[in-house]
Amino acid sequence: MNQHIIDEKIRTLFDQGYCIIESVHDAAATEHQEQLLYAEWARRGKQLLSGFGLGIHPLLELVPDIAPYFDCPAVNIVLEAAFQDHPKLCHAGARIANEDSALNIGWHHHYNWNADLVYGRHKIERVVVNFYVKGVSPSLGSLWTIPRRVGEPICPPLDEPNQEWPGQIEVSVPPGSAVILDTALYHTATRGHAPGMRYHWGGHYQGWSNHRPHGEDMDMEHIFSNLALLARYPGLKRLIVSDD
Ligand SMILES: O=C(O)CCC(=O)C(=O)O
Ligand SMILES: [Fe+2]
Repeated sequence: MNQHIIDEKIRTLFDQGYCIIESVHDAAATEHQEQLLYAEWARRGKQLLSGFGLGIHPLLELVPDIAPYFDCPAVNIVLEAAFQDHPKLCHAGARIANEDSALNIGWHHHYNWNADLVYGRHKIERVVVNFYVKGVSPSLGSLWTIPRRVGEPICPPLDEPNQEWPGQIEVSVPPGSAVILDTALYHTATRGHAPGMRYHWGGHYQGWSNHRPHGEDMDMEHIFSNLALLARYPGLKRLIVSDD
């Protein structure tokens, strides 16, 4: 990814609260990701995917073979530019949904810290990255956002989390794409118009020099101690093990 594109992604992330990195994983990779997530659903008896669907946490313990896909240069280079620091992976999870899932999972954000301090800030301290295995679209189930600039207050336009919200933007991306969301961004996901499985997996990231704990932080010991895996995927290692 050239510097011009990185700059454009950062500008978009700061100006609207999210940006899209299209098609970072090819068909073979997304097929493998689907198999891995499907197998976890099957292991749990293919439970009905009602409500939120199936949340898989902690992902790296339950589905360790997905770990190498976090070694994603196109995403990690944008995160590095956004934080002006090496990104650290703090949380990993996945969600599987289908036609049985909620019409709207409910508007929420992942800021978790003192939201009053967001007003007037210049930096994004932490992001969520969602990798969409089959993409997102009205038929598969969309992602929705309320765009916001980096220093705007976190302010819900309505109190009802399961309603349509004024200003909502429908996000569609092709298979194997990543969406980087500021944790301060209100977002939700809706059920698709067509039957079928919808998969995403991903994580939370913050700069290594930002030691602020967050309610969704996870213990990465399981992956931290897998030295053979980290040696094989240096890009993954940089997300898990500090340079110091
Ligand atoms: O399914 C999506 O597109 C987003 C889900 C989400 O917001 C979450 O798991 O926190
Ligand atoms: Fe979310």
